[in-house]
Amino acid sequence: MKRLFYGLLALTVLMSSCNEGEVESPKGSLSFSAKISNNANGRVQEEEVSSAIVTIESEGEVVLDNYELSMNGFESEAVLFEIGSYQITKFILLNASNEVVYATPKSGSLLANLVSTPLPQSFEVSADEVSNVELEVINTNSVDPEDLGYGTLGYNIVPTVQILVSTLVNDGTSTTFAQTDLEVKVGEDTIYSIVLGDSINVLKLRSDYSEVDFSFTLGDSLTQYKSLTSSEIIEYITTPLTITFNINASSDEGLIAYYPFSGNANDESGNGINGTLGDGQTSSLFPSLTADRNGNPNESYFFDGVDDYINLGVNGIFDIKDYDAFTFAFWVKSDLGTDGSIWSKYISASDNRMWVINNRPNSYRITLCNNGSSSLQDSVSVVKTGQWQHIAITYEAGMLKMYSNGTLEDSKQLAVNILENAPTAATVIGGVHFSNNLFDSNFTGALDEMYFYKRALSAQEINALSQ
Ligand SMILES: [Ca+2]
Ligand SMILES: [Ca+2]
Repeated sequence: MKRLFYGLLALTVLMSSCNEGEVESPKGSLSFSAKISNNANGRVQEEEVSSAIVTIESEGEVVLDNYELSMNGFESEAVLFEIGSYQITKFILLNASNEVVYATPKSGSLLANLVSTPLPQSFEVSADEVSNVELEVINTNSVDPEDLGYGTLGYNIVPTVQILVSTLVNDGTSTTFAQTDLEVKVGEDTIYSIVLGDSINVLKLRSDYSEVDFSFTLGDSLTQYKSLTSSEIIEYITTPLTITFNINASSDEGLIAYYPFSGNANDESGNGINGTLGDGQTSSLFPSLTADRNGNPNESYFFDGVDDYINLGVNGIFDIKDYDAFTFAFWVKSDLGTDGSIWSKYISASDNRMWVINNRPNSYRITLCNNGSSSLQDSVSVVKTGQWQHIAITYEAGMLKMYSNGTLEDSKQLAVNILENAPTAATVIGGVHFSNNLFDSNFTGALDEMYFYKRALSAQEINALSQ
């Protein structure tokens, strides 16, 4: 179960002029305060306290692991939690030099009897309430950590690093902050399972992790992953780690087919033109799911360049001559940079009608033919072998435009009669359907986020798709 936690609110408020969340789970504000145990070795001298290290669990799962809270005197900063039941299993107080000066002993330890409630201590967070959890602490001067139940490791202070994190949603016309679920893992261990506010959030991490894995989930199903090494993490101390979700909600007008390749070759446009892997039976003809440009697993298809393809069927909906305008857009990572067909509807040989988008040794190219009598080819951009590249091609009023990575690279006026339909050919991703069920000209590399519209997207829309 996810638990809500919001980082440093002061900074959040300072920087969140962009957007307000619409729906938020009920939550409560919580702070921790320390009270020096009356039994604590007769000491009365107060040590100066600068921060607290806490570990908090809910339903047996850690929701905050060794989290550092700043202290104002003996009271911590307030944090927001989802309502529910929690246990605090670690509470130690540090001075400005990061030395342990107070701690709450753990149940069963030698010094547990010095406080009335040793750890773990349970507490509830109620909706819209400000709660305070008071913990009795004892001065740790000349106390063995073992006697408090911590052991040397749990007691050692590891340096923390504070980074900025935000998530954005781009709907094709504007970009706003979004609230997302964030899970932070180190190896197999989840160290946070929290909600990021729709603003710039502050996240504290131990700085001795060699690699940290972040997964951001927007709504129910859109997830993006990011892995950072310790040297990469420190790049986000002042510049936020920003994850952008492109939802293109406003771009659905005129959408004919959309293949996000989220684990399958289904059409998510609403038109139901689902792709079939190869011939639907022979697994050697199937492209394989692989990671997308953001490292999300099983989110794009890899084509082996030998015989893999996706068949969209013989469907007149891909006959471009029937439309006043159209757009093809997709992400491509060419492994070889040699000729291979990315997307096509093509009748070959004597009946040379086609549209074919392919990668050439030095460019991505669209070819349009009319019975072989006239043809037009237009190319964009050097193929960046082994790199994801966003390609878009629009046509409107005889003007063909080609974009690479969101930037217009070329435009060309075509003769209107150059467009011709290829009614008996299957539309193919990753190859070409020649006659007699021969699928050939196979592409080598990965493809993702493939769109076909019956209108020319604007440069701004293309740019949004390329983010
Ligand atoms: Ca194959
Ligand atoms: Ca995808």
